[in-house]
Amino acid sequence: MIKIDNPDRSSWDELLKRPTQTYAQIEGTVLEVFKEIQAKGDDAVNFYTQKFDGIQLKKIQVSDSEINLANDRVNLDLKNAIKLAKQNIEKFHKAQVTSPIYVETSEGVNCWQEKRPIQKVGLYIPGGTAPLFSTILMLAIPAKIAGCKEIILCTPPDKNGNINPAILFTAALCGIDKIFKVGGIQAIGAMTFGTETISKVYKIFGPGNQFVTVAKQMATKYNVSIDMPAGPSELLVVADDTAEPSFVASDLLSQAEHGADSQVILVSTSKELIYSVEREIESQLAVLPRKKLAEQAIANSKLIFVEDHKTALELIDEYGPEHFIVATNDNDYYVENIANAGSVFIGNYTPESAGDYASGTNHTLPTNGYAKQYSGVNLDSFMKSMTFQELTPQGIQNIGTQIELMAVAEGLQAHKNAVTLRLNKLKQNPNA
Ligand code: HSO
Ligand code: ZN
Repeated sequence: MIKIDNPDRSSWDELLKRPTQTYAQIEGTVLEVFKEIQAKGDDAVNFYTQKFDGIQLKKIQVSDSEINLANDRVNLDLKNAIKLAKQNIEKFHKAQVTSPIYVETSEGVNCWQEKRPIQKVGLYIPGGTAPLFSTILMLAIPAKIAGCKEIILCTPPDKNGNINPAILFTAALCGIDKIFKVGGIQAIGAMTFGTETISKVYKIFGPGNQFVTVAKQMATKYNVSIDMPAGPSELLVVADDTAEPSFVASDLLSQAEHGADSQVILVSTSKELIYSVEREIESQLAVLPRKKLAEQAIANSKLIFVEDHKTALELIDEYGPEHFIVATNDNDYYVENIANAGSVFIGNYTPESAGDYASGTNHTLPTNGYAKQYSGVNLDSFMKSMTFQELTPQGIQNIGTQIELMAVAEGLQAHKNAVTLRLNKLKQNPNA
């Protein structure tokens, strides 16, 4: 843990820097895999699954019998927990549905805006050391509420060609159309170009390792959009004497255990709290099953003392954390004034884990300072806003002359003509 006492503003930039990743080497590999998939489809996907995941699959798509088997393997308590989380996430995301906006801007000029779903979306769920089935809830639920027509999911198979039963159970519970045993670059490539079995999608969602991250960025060069640029998980806690040190430590560790590259920061106006959190981290860390991973993230974690809440807030806004926990004697000050954070957790009884799993908010959030300009995944991430307009004869007469003038001033005669022809017609036949 790195302790910093009252850092000078001139040092904030350096202090809050995320470790930079170099993607240059990965990019070459990604491009090669993409080109192969574009040219050879499923054959290339199978080749890379063999190469990177060490398994030769007979069928990429998960069958109904595999889903039934998974259903038997997940215990009832876990199923019920997942169902509760689903209910809360559904409630919160259904409330995000908006009504169309109708405006008659000038008399007879009717404009409206309404949202329509992105028709085909692809969800990526990483394999690895923790099967993040909770991320399926966070992506599939809003996709369904939005009304996306085709929702496919890719996730890597293990060495035996299987997928974690909780992943399959959750995907089936959310009504995902097709699940494919494909991971990494080849999954993103397949959803970008489409293959014989995996359909091309318009937008790709979900977290992943550096290879997946670079592949998603590459997908954008082929007109596929992505949820957001992803990076390692982050948590910043601001806490003072009113916070419970053991709670603060447990929250910091909850993010630290995601991976060695997770970023956890404590900002505090109390030196005493910093010391007690430090002690708590040591004792709680010692008995964690994922101690090895969490330890590395904790070694890079920062415990920052600042004089007052105002300085703390300025520093936090400069950082723009993915997750922001507030446990102070003046939580309202932070809640009302925070400008840059992905998701905010307020008070001693609001662990980040609540939002990670079951409170209802989405856990796919902007990292790496992108909270300054990006929103986390929400219902709108699966929709586009479309505008419509209908002008009556009266409407075109009301604004036609002005359009003609503007078109001429831009040197665009055909634009003017499109109005003039109609105005002339209406002059000859005013009752059209
Ligand atoms: N904290 C992670 C999400 C997650 N946590 C999934 C547990 N499971 C990124 O927001
Ligand atoms: Zn988490």
